[in-house]
Amino acid sequence: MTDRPLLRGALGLVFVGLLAVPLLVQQWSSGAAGTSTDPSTALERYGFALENVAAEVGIDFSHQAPDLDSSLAHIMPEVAQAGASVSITDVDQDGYADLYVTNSKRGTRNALYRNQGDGTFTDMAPELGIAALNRPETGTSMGSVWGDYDNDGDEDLFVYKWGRSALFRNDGDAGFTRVTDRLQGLPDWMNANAAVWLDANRDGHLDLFVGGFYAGDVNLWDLESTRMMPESYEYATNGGRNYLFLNQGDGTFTEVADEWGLTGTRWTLAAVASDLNGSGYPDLFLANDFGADQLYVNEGGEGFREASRASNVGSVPKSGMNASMGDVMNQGVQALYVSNLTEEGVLVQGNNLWMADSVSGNGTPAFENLAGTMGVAKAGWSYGAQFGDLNNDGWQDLFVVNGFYSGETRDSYWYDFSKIAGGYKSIIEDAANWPAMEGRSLSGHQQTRIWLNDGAGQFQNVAPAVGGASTHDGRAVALADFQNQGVLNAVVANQRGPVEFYRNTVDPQHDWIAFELEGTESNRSAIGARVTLHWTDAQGTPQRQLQQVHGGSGFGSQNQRRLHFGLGSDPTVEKAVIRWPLGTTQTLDAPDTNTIHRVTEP
Ligand SMILES: [Ca+2]
Ligand SMILES: [Ca+2]
Ligand SMILES: [Ca+2]
Ligand SMILES: [Ca+2]
Repeated sequence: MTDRPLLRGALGLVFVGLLAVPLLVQQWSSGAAGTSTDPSTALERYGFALENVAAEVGIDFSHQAPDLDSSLAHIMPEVAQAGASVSITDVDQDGYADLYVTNSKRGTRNALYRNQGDGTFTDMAPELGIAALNRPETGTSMGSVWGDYDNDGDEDLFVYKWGRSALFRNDGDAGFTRVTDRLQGLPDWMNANAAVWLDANRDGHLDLFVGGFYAGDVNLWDLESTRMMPESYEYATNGGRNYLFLNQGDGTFTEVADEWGLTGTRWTLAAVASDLNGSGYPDLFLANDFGADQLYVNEGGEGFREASRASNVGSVPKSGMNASMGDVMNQGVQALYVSNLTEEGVLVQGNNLWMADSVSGNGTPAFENLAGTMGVAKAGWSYGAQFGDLNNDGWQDLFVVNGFYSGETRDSYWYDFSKIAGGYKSIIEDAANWPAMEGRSLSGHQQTRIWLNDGAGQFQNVAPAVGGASTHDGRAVALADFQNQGVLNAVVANQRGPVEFYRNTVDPQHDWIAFELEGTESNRSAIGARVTLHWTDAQGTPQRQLQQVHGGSGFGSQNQRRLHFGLGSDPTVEKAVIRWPLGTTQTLDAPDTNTIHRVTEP
């Protein structure tokens, strides 16, 4: 591989910029709405107010980063950048959403916070057998995804790791049973940073995609060589390979990535599966660090065809860190949001909001990046992002967490980072060549963005005003209505920081409706199912919004499977059209508002 001179040129300019500004001072984003955190003011102005009540509800969890091979000590924050994650499920089927968070230092424990239904949570992971997953010989957790792979009604758990990823069957009251050996073809060791459940061949059984970050033969605790870094900041293909496990329907899986055309070895950090071309089959989008993102079009459940460039999503290499979807314009089409990195005055990649433009005759969708136009391009060094209607006004808002590394000093590592990132392959790929970080920050102390959708094509950051302007190094965010009150709360997992649980208080004049789907012929988790809600708002304007059940989205996260729609004041709901994963369409006429509708596939 050769590096393109383009980036070296760009980073050369970075150099000049930094030399001209000897002290790089962290800049908050401009244009954030207000600085007030007075909840009543926020409620009045924006229709919602957030408060981190983690301690109050019994969530006391602090992430500790991986402690890797001592030859990486000088750049440990750079290489041990991930592992804080959060995924949401109703683990015990009591109607209340529970959450699972991962830790990453050897010997630390993951936690399953069971929702007790009274507003508090209790960690059940030790007694259920899913806590001690970071033992030295097994590597360390990076994230998890829930899906009922055996269609028995209990949500099963896949934990992806740098090391030995693990599959757990949920046996209800009996706890979890480790069934990793059912994933035939899963290597004994890999450095996975992404996974998503999907029914790739639409046979009613959930399949599993797993994406690799560092190359699979690298043991980060026992390095044979320090030549394990990306070979380029833009075109690295020396990352980990990807895996696709097809569910055989008998409790076992067969690995088919090669046959299905998933042959890349880029540095995958996030994945999302969704039918992007209307074929009925889920396509697969991969956000890759150190290079271009990838889109794989599903060809009738028999394989994937790469359409990264043809669809535009792989046209410009950036640092892909997130993949999430939301119908931001109420057009019945979901846009795809990809996080990248922006450091004002240094490197402005901008995040991508890919809006579907057209679908060609061979089924390749084409996308246009509207992030700049809609005001969601710059969110610092962004990681996890999720769409959800936080104020129930009928428009999908966007919650983005960020911040790479907040060091002990306010000095910046950016100058040294730019030098090494612009270096030739033989330089950049060897960790020994990287300048020591020495406690310096790299895009640290950044502020969460909570972007409110105005319904007219613009988003406004209201994080400080509504009480959500955390400056921890955010990694994952997931949304759920934990109290079944028609309000989305947010859970944020921070690297080397606490799990934050944001209670959301929403304008009671705003109505809502929610759908909890259960498949029968389709996979029981209904992953891949879509609901298009049609209603008329208070102004008499017809609205329609599409949402999908995901088996993982964002970065290191999974939202509740329940689909939550805000409706604004005085809505008239016409109908909800459900498209089940196997294709059956079901219409609910005038479903009641302010109600959770539990719907079983007919
Ligand atoms: Ca529960
Ligand atoms: Ca199950
Ligand atoms: Ca399947
Ligand atoms: Ca909204």
